Order: sequence, then C-alpha cells, then structure tokens
Amino acid sequence: MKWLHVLFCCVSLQTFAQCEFTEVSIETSTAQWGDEMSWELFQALDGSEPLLIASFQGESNWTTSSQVLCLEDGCYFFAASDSWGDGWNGGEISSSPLLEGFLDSFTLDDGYAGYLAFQVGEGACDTSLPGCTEPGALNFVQGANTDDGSCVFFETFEYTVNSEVLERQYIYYHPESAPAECPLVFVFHGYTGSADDIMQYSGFNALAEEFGFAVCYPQGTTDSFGNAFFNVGYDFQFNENVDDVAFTLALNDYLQANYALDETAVYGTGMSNGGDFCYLLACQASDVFQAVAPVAGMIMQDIMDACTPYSTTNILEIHGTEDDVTYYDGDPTNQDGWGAYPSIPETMDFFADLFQLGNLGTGPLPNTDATDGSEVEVTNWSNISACPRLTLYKVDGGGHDWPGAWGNMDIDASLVAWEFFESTCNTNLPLSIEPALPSAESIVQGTWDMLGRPCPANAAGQLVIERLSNGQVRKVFRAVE
Ligand SMILES: [Ca+2]
Ligand SMILES: [Ca+2]
Repeated sequence: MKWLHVLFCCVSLQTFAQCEFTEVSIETSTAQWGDEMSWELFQALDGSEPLLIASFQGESNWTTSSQVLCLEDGCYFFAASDSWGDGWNGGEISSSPLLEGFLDSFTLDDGYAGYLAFQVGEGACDTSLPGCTEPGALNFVQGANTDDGSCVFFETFEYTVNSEVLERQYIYYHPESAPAECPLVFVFHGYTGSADDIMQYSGFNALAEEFGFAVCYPQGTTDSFGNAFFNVGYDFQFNENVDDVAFTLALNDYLQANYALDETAVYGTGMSNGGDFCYLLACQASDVFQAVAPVAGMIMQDIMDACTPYSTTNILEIHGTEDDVTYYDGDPTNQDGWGAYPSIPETMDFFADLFQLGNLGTGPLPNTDATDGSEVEVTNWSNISACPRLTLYKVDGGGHDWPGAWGNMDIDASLVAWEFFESTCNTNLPLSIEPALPSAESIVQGTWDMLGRPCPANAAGQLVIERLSNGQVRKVFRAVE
C-alpha cells in the first residue's frame, strides 16, 4: 500500500499547491490547418531579453487544450506564428481570468506572425513589439508597435524594349543596416510560385539584415496555363516570348542607379524554374552576375548547346538525388515535356570544361539532422587561382526541396548560397583569351591580374590581362625591372 500513499501525496501537492501570483489558464483551440498554428508566451523584462514562459505547437485540427500558468505581475506578450502564412484559420487563444489587454480571445487574422500584449497586475506596460507596422505590406505583423524598417511591398517596374514599354512586378528589400555599396542578391521563384512566397520560405530578408546586402525578388509573368514563370524555353511554353534576361538586366540597372549597391557584387539564386533561369543568366549575363546558385535547377539542353558566356562565372548547384520534378539524372529524351535537359553531373562537367576547372574532390557534410532522410556531399571544381569556383551540393536522398525550409535540414540553402556568393572572386573577364596583336591605334584600357582583380598597368613580375581599345584582350608578362 506504500505506493498508494506516495501517489496520494504527489497528487494532493499538485492539486492544492497555491500559486503565489496570478493563476492564469490559457486555452488554445485549433481550427483548420491546426498544425500550422503556434505561439510563444514571453514576459517582457526591462533592459534584458524577453523571458520565454510557455509555448504551443498545434498538431491537429479542432482541438482544445489548456495550460495553467502562475504569472507574477508584469508585462507579457504572445508571439503568434503561422507556418503557412495565412493566419490561424479560425484557431484562437483565450485566458481565464480576463487580463488587461487580453479581454477577448485572440486570433492571428492573416500572415506569418503577430503579437498580443497584455499585463498582469497594476502598472503600465509599453512593451516594444518590433516588426513591419504597415497594414498594406506583404510582411505586416499584426500587433507590432515598433516599425523595424522591414516592410516590403510589390513594386512596379517599367522598362522599354524596342520602344515598347513593359511593366513588371518585384519585391525589393534593402536593410537599413546594410553598408553603402552593398551586394545585391536576386532570388527567382519557381514555376507557379511568387516573389512573395520565396521571400517568406527562403528567409533571405533575415540573411540580408545579418550580412548586409540587398535582395530583389522578381515576379515572373503568367503563361497560358495561368502559372507564373521565368522563360527558359520549356517545350510546353513554345508560345511564350518574354525575355526575362532583358527584364532582369533592366531591373538590375534600375536598382544600381537608385540604391547604394556594388555593381560588381550581383548574384542570383532561385528555386526549380528560378534555378533553371540562373543557368540562363550564367550563359547570357555573366558580365553582370558574378555568381549564381540554382537550387533544384537544371540547364535546358538547348541553353547548354548555345552557352557561350562573355566571361566565367561562379556556380553553385544544390540538388536532391530523389528530386521527382527536376531529375538529378536529367531527362535527355524529354519524357516529361519540359524539354530535354542533361543530368546534374553532366552539367557540372560542362561548366568545368568551359571554365577549364579541375575537380578538387568530394567530401561529406555532417549529417546534423538524422531524421530528414538525406545527407549532403560537396564537390568542388576550380583552378590554381581558385577563381572561378564551381560547387555541387548533392543531397543524397533529397527531393525537390529548398533545404533548410523543407526537405533536407542539414543545411540552409539560402545561407549556403550567400556564403558561396560572398566567397567568390570577380570573374568579369573575357572567357576566351586569344593572343592579339594591337593595331597601331589601339591602347590598353584596363589591366587585371589572373584572379580577375584590376591591377596597375605597370604591374611587374606577374602575368596580367590587358583589354585593348580594339575590343581584344591579351595576356602579358612583364618581368621585374
Ligand atoms: Ca494557417
Ligand atoms: Ca540529414
């Protein structure tokens, strides 16, 4: 009978123990899409980080659960989240007893994030709740009271091609904290996607704040199936003629002219169709894009066949071996109707040959998430000057994913892309360097070292590349005088 006594002792302690502060029961009800719903409850503390008191993660629809908390007098707030970005779909939280600021039940109306501030006991609370406070913004945070400069909107861009005025949409985020002359990263959404959705799942705005760069999310046009896309010439889009390279270059010119950006640090990444488009940029706009990082992307066979870039560029591909949309092994006979495309290893070999790069070897990354069904292996190609670089993140067991957002969780594709961009050298040099004899009138207009860095025209003791006024380039070695 001893165990019964012990049990009785413990049950009575829990049941009858007095809360010496205010006992508050928080009731949480999920509705549809209950697993998207979550919250964290914080106590706001003067001069230090908010203290996490309790949290909730929904698991299923139409459930109700309660948490009984013992709250000392003070200022509190809920940080509400919805993983899909459409609010809580009718889910809500309420408290008993009613509290100052928390008299009615609370729901997240829309979006990914929101706050509810309330207080327990006497006194005044002026808790700072940072976020975008403009209701019309794409990333409006319900309940935020301190604008942190993060608001973004769809913006309209007009440009002219052959005297025709075209209009396109994009989202641009330039963190207030970014240094002058900061880099610019273009992020291209996938087929049927949007600038807004890839902005949310890639997390690039937060990286831009952390590392000091600007981000532009162009919006594709709509094809005859009603789906947004960037034009890389898929078979089933034979009727489409939008020139997205021209659009991207015009948008880049506009942004360079209107913001404090470094025009030699322009990068591109994208998901799926957006990744395919990155390869088109590598082939057709290598003088502007210093590096591209396609995720789950491929190069169309006819783009590869016609790929004669002005200069080398740095390329990083992140690709799952079990990708069931963009096959790791390619679709050389066009079984799926997108058009023929080579395998990812063939794609890497193509650019390694084109840029005359050697294979530096392959190695595994730590399998930090053993539950995601995949592991990452990295292969690098480069030359003796480490410029340019070609890198493959092969996600063994990975699908058509943006690692870090869904699928593989060992890596964060956005962070990997940024770190790759940041580490690349400027490759804006003509790709085919032929010996050239200057004509009598031609003069040397620019001189670079073999790493692609501008160098003095009289640099001695090294091999340099000169660009001449007749458009030709030549390698020159000047002995030390
Ligand atoms: Ca939702
Ligand atoms: Ca893993």
